[in-house]
Amino acid sequence: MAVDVGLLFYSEMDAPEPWREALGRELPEIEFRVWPDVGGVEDIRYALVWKPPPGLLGGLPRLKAIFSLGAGVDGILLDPALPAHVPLTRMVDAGLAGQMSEYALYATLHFHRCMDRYSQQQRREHWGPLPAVPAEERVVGVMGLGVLGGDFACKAAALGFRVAGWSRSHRQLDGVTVFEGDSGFEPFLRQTQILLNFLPLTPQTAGILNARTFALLPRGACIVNIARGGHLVEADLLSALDSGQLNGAMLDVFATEPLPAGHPFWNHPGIVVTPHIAAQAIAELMIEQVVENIRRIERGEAPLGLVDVRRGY
Ligand code: NDP
Ligand code: OXD
Repeated sequence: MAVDVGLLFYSEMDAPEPWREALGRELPEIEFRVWPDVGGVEDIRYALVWKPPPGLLGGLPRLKAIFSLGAGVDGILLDPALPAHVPLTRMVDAGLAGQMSEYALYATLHFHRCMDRYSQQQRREHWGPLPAVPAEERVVGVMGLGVLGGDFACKAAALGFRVAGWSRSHRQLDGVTVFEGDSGFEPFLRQTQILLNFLPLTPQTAGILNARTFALLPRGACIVNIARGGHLVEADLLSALDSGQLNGAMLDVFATEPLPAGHPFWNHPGIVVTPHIAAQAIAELMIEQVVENIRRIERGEAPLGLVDVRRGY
């Protein structure tokens, strides 16, 4: 491959060095540039980005592809000046699925085994066993059955949970009862005791974790949001916890990140907060997908993980 091109890296979440090292090993002919040291913009053919500032990508006249540093692309699609003719790709698993499933299994077990309530009891020095519920009687509901939600749903089913899943179109997954589309949402929710969100953030899914959704869950259900903060109506969660409609929540993602000081979630007894770490970008595991896509594009082939921009994921 004859490539003498630049790749622009932008992320406030990820350190550039592991990426510089990994890319340099695989494609030494590509110059790795880290924003704001862009250099000549006409040299930049590829951009590897997480939440780039609006206008950055539109200012690169010879850009051939935009690679998201994560599975989600909502932070890129927000840019009104995003160049429409440039293909946008996302990470497909690339080390994320295993981490997401670990987090989701931990959260499921946390609520299934009442660890939230036992830690509250411990603080009061209270010894109070709660009734055991077998996994086969616990319904775990998975919103979004793509690469990440699908992996978790199968692993939860293998552990013996009753697993229900919801996606836009039909999916066949071993041990998972699948509900589809708008008409499948209510029956999916009515039985779900632990609800986990793996949806991409799109105009259709924004605010989907709201009062109506919570009201359709059985009383005392728990929620786990590991997709995006924009899925959750924060005031509705606080009301549902206060009324007892929901029993607990584990949240990894927030409308504003980092979660601001003084936010009511920090000290709420029913909420566990983690700092967007359900699945982290590991350059060593992701670089192969970036390299493969550069090679494909240089050969005139379609890249992997191409995003349907109109659909939003
Ligand atoms: P995929 O594109 O593989 O899967 C998306 C799933 O959501 C599909 O099953 C899709 O259905 C479904 N879906 C999309 N829109 C709708 C809708 N309107 N109604 C019902 N179902 C819908 O994505 P991934 O699994 O790779 O990633 C999911 C999300 O996880 C990312 O977008 C990101 O936001 C989040 N994430 C969070 C991380 C963290 O650390 N907290 C780390 C990595 C990702 P269909 O298949 O029918 O189209
Ligand atoms: C992602 C994320 O989308 O880390 O990959 O949230």
